[in-house]
Amino acid sequence: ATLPKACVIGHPIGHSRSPLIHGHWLREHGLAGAYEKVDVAPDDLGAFVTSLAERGYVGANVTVPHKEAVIPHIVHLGDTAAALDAANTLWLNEDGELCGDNTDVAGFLGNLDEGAPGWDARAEVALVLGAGGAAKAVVYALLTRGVQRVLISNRSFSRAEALAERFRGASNGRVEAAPWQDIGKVLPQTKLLVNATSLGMFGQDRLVIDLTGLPVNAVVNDIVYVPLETELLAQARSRGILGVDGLGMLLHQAVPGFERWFGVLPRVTPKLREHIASDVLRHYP
Ligand code: SKM
Repeated sequence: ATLPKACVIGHPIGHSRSPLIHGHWLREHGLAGAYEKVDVAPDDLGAFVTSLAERGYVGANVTVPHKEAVIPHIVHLGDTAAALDAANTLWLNEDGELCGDNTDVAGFLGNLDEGAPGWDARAEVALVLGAGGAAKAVVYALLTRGVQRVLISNRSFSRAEALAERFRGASNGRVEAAPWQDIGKVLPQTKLLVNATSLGMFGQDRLVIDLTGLPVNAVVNDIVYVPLETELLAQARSRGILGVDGLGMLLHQAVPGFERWFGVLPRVTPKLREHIASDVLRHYP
């Protein structure tokens, strides 16, 4: 039998830690398999994903900027990917047809459940910063889990409104956009604050937010994981507020793909977390 082989595709792709995650699980389970990263330019996306088998792949993860563009190439689309118009996990069915779904939602929730058990019982109001692809998955995840009100704040207010609008009908008006300059005003009612922007990531602009007013029993989640402790999480910690970093979202979103491709349900263990965290620390000065 040929070696089952999967990959992650993106553009650029050098930063991806997916090979480390899947490589860890392959070794842990003593499986003969491989996981590679492949830089696929936007113009080559269709040709690449429609020839996975010919290229020797049983499936793939899809990252920025291809998650939306890959949708038209998928023959069997999962419900979550359909709801988000974005897929990050591809596999082939018995007939060799391309299947895809979105596991970022499960990754986000798996990370929060692990880092802040019971968060959903207290998260009546969640404030999500950002209006891009990550924010879309986060807002959808929060609505699915029954959060009563989801406020979306973004430096470009029109993008926050567009994202709120997207989920308004399906959520019975539970989603609203809040102007960026009003963040301070909405913090006192916020029980879960999620940074779904890339602000605060190494090499990006800082995320400057004063958490005064955020209740001490709130939870702060940053989906950024380089650095592991962002300024936002450090500020939460200094105020005695529980913070959850973004690395766990990356680890948890990888689980369904590995299970499909290699036939074993892998676990997100402290050892895996340490392994990936030490790589992040090595590359972050
Ligand atoms: O959704 C994930 C994707 O599956 C893999 C990834 C990566 O390798 O950096 C990041 C996220 O977009």
